[in-house]
Amino acid sequence: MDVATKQSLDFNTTTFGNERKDPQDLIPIANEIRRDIIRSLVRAGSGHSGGPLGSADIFAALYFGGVMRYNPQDMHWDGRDRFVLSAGHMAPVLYAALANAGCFPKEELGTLRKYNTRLQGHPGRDMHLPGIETSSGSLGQGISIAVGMAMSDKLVDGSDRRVFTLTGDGELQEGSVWEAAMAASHFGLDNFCWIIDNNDCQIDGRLPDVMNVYPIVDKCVAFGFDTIEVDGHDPADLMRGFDHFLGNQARGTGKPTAIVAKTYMGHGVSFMNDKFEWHGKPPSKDQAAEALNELAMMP
Ligand SMILES: Cc1ncc(C[n+]2csc(CCOP(=O)(O)OP(=O)(O)O)c2C)c(N)n1
Repeated sequence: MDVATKQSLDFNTTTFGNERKDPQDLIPIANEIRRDIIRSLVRAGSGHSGGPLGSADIFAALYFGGVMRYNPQDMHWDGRDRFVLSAGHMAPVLYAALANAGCFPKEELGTLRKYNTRLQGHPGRDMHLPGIETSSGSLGQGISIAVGMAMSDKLVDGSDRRVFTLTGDGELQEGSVWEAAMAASHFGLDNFCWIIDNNDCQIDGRLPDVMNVYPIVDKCVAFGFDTIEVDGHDPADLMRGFDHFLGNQARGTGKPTAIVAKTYMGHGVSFMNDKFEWHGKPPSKDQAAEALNELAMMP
């Protein structure tokens, strides 16, 4: 635990803005998100480490690269873009992103998974945490809700709001994912952006060993998506993907966009990297100290 004394488990008060940045400036933000994931999980004593750490760069681009429109002081602002975490078990990364945006105090991250708090193990709409648009956690349902939101925004309200959703890649084994995808292209939802966290890992193994869902890109194309593959740990490449979507929406292509982000589960913490065993467990105190120490060496 010596290292822990160097790398505090306490949350700091740093927050970040959502203006367009040089993609390199998203790297320290992603790493602060990673540190907060570790801090909240070790306090919780349960929860998911692998997916949240692996997708931190995606969240840094989405919330801090000027991609999504939102106001951290008013997450009910009608003009905001919507984000739905379809992979609800990855809640720690969403909570950390929202706290780093200033949507709620960062020390609240220390209440993850405790009774009677707003930060439950999966996002719950009735917890009224700013930035949580809907409950999720039952795989395949979040994307379906998100498609409904995009339909309502574009076809009923005629608004220019965009709807983003993130699914895991194991989540693609759920049939309802593809019903939602079919609807998104049938209804021409160019305001809909589907991010797939393609870490090739799921709860109990590698994707092809549990149930093969490859080729993912071909499937998305076949379901009518303008599909782009990006390096999910390269902020410039992630921004290329998001800009592609924003361009599609601005031009009104009539096609939804899928961003297949190649990631590694547990990225940023060497002993978790690319190991499916870290899908659903938290670090011990010693492991958290080691992880924070490693993350402190990163930019
Ligand atoms: C409908 C449904 N079935 C099963 C589960 C249990 N479950 C939670 S996460 C998960 C694995 C998901 O894999 P992936 O989407 O690749 O997420 P990652 O392991 O990368 O975090 C499973 C089976 C669930 N939450 N919902």
